[in-house]
Amino acid sequence: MNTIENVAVIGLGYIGLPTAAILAANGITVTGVDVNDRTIEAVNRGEVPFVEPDLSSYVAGAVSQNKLSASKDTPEAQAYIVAVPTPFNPDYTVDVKYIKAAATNIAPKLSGGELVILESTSPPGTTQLMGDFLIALRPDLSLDGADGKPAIHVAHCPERVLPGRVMIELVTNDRIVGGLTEEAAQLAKHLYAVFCQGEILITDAATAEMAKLVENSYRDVNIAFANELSVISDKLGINVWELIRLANHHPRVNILQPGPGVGGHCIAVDPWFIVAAAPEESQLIKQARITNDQKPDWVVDRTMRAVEGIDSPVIAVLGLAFKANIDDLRESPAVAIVEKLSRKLSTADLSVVEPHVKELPKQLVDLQNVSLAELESSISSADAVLLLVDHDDFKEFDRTLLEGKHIIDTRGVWQ
Ligand code: SAJ
Repeated sequence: MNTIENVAVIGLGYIGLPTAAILAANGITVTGVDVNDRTIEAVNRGEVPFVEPDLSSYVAGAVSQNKLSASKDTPEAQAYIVAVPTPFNPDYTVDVKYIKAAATNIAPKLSGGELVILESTSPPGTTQLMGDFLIALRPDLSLDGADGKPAIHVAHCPERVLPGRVMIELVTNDRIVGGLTEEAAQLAKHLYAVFCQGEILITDAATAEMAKLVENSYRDVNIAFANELSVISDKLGINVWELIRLANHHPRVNILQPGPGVGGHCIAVDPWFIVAAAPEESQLIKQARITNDQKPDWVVDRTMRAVEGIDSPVIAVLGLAFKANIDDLRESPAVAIVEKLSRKLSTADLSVVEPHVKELPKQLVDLQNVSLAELESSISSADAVLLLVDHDDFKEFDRTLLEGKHIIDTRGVWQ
């Protein structure tokens, strides 16, 4: 049974805010803590500073019921959930500065008995590091009650929700909880059971940390395999989409889909934490990252070959987001491809269609030969059409517009 009635969630981003809102909707009193004034003001007005289906109604409801509020200061609470960014350093080791900043603010509020959960995706050992850091700041406390000092309970509970389906997957996904002690894991399990209807599986903190990295690496390796097949197939004159569809009829084969590269802030990042932790032993994981990171360059070359011989070619570029039907352009291979094409083909006109944004991102906004356009006008005037994102909008239009154009379909939408 959960005995925790109030929680502080540190970091009101893509994971922290949904977690805060769903806890609040299930009767817990939640304070969300963030460094960004605009985020705090938005949440206290019951608003959400980014797009995620259904999140707005959760936040608005929880704020109006006085179950959720936001603040710059870390309050006293029975449990703390740390959901801050964990970027990597140039050598791919984790940069723990945001975790340390959160712990520095939590430490003075502790009196013993509290639960501190790290949710941020982290390499094995990071939860232990956070625990040791807290104890260094509060030597009157312990992680396990040793020497008669009151214990704080430290656990890792990685999020595994898919952007665009966060409010559903928070409830339905199974969860892994890794404790620095068994008691910490049990306390965290009971807290997550307040809203999670999936199975909650208990392990140690390092295994929980690694499980999250492995899930995203598994996907990265499988996508790299598909991307490699797409390059091989192009060379051999084989339709890769048909090839994969046929191979996947085998009962034990399930190849993912090739694309222009892997984007987002998870799959393209997390495998590097494994590589940094065991560089000699993670050759396959590393090569998958390299293969996926090289795919945008291959798409650029392929597009340049398609328009070779055309003076001042007009290229319709469909999609900038990192995947279908979202407005998120961060770490998007499509943005990188447009930027590279613009520089390499200075005489070309790149007419970009992205129905989910109103303006070009900062990497593209100053490029003279790149502009935003509507789908049909962009295709009509183009010599070549480069499809980078499988948005639904690109599946439903008059296909006769494509006749006579050079087509580079990186997602297999028009096969
Ligand atoms: N992609 C392909 N081919 C595919 C599938 C994906 O090229 O067959 C590309 C996408 O276009 C995109 C990238 O991979 O650029 C990542 O997209 P995604 O939908 O696979 O994953 P994310 O980054 O949105 O979310 C992932 C999820 N992890 C897994 O599915 C194992 C999610 O459950 C995690 O919570 C999330 O990472 C995270 O926060 O770590």
